[in-house]
Amino acid sequence: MPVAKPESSDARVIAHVDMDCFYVQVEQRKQPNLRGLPTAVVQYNEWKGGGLIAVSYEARNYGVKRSMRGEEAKQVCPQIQLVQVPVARGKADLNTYRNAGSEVVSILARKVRCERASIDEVYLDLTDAAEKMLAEAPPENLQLVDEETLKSHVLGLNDEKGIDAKENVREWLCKKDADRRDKLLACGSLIVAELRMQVLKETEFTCSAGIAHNKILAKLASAMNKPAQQTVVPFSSVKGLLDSLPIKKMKQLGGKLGSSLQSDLGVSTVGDLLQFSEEKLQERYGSNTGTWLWNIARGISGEEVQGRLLPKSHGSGKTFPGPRALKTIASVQHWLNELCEELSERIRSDLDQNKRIARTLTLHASAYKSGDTDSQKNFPSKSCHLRYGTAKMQEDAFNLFQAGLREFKPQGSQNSGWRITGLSVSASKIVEIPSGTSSIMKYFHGQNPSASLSKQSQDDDIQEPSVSESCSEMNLTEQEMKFPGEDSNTKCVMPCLDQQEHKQDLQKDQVMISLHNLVIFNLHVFQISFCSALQNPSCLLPSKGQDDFQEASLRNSGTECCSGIRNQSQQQRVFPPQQFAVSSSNRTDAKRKTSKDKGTHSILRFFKKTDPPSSLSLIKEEHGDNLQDVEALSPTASARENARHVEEGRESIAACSYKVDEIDPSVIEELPPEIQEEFRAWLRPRKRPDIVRRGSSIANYFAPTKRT
Ligand code: TTP
Repeated sequence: MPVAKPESSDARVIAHVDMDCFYVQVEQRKQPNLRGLPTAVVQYNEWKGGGLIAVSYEARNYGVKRSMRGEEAKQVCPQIQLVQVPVARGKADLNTYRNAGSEVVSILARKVRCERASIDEVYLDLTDAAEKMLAEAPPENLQLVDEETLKSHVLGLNDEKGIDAKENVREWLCKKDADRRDKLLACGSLIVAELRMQVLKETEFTCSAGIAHNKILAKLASAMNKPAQQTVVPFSSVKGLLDSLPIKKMKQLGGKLGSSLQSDLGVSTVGDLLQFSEEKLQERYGSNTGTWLWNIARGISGEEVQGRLLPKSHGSGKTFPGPRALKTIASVQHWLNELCEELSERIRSDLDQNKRIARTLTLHASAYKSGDTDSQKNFPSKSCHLRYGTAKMQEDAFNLFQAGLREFKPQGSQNSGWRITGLSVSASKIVEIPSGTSSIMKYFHGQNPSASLSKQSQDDDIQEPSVSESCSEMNLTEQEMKFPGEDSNTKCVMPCLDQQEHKQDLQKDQVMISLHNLVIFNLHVFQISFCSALQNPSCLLPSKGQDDFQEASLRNSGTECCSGIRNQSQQQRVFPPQQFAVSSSNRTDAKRKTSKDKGTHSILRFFKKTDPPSSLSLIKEEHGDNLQDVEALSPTASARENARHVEEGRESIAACSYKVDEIDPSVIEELPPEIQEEFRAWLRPRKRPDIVRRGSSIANYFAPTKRT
């Protein structure tokens, strides 16, 4: 649902930058001999030459369209160059394109607030930069305006034949008595032209842009003149633009809401909405959407450019068209495993590189039923709390699929079978790990961190993994939940967990997340020691490489977890066998090293500040029989044991590999001085590789016609 936000000012300067035929440009950079030739990137699936996903402007001139397959494209343009999308795990691998998009974002974000909107689109808030330019070096004082800015399209500017378009633009840019809003847009045009040139110089990619007073208008404008051009929407042209704009072309109106406006209100253009009062629209569509519609008819939108350079979610999907449709549970599971493996790698790398964690795992599928009259029914999307680790994600995604399938094709239904034509898994609700370790410190010192964490907990509606412990037959309660920006068709599968307990888990999660921020390396023993101190071993985020180990442990020890329906309390309390196995095995390893004491006294003192009895009782309560060896210890013995593991863990830390670059120095500074010293001793400095800068071999053109 669109959200109505009042416009903070109608004099903001917002740009939307959209790369031109992006995948094609990425491939052309890889193979420069393709530059200037009609080229298209085709999907992995080779059926009929593969589906086109990106088409160069040279190929578009021949009538090649994205909806075509390679064979058809060759008919309309025999010389077309078809490049297959890179492949990994039997599906398209988009990493090259994602990375290329990141290159562009990093250039655009150097000077202005930047929001990455998709793999190849970015919003920029140029208000401050434009105001500064207007105050210090207004366009009206310019002796020379650069060519790229002069090529701008200014909506509403007279561009009749015979009039020198560039001269016209120059006059508009430099008009002394122009409206202040127009002057700001003129500044924005100069800034965007320069940024686009910079992107070209550094990446060899061309892009187009829209410059307007808000995001919606800027996005509309960027698509108006492509490739490699920019379009400005002065305030005075907004009405003219929207009057003739088909309702479905407006952002957020391409779907059901737009259809309802067409069928129920008889609206065909955005301008047609002007005839309805705000009250009338609110009456029909609710107060928020009604106000949003009323605003949008007038080109008003207060949506801000979020300072976000990273994607909002990660997804991995594959389609299975025609005869490739999946018909068996085994084939679905195979593909879900592949998709989850990719997704898991991506969220892991997001965690490592950007210190962000994803909270929600969602499964989408498209399907049809053979021999069923009700074949229109959609396969319901399902979500659950995201658990890190490839095997866990695979397990959860599979269980989400089965939950969806039960709804799509209820048990005992007569139709002969289902066919899956598309599968995707996505990780969303991505949040940054809180920087600093104050929550950990508070926790260690017996203070309740909930004050700082409660908002997060309250905001989080998602329960613990609904499908944990691999019980595919588990009886789930399901509850419809909607998340902003997510498919309204998505449901969140939720178990009957106690809300309060879940909140506590989330708090502990947060503590562990801070811990992860503190030291990101593969350190099982160290983690277990920390976990004991934190009173909840199961809250650990697994480290890279830990999954395999965990999976092996699971196979060795955890047969019962798949053995059918578990009662609710067991589900809630179960101690993940893999964690325990890690603990035991590392403990054995560590015992061999007990004799070596290399002076870890301050760390020992630090950990001894935790409360051993409560630690023990909570572990016992949570993990029951699985912790028999711990249970046998007296509280004091437990504390000693705890400390000993830390000490032994310290040995492992020293021997372990770690990534110095990924340790946030500010986090270390929050530790007590004696701990800081020890950490620093571990963190031996390593040399950073020299950054190789790309040289630009092309640069003196934007217009494709200049290519030879
Ligand atoms: P778009 O920005 O929609 O298109 P484009 O960059 O290819 O061309 P244009 O100049 O018209 O903006 O999509 C960006 C990339 O996303 C595109 O190069 C390929 C990929 N893509 C798909 O893989 N499938 C799709 O259905 C679409 C629309 C895009």
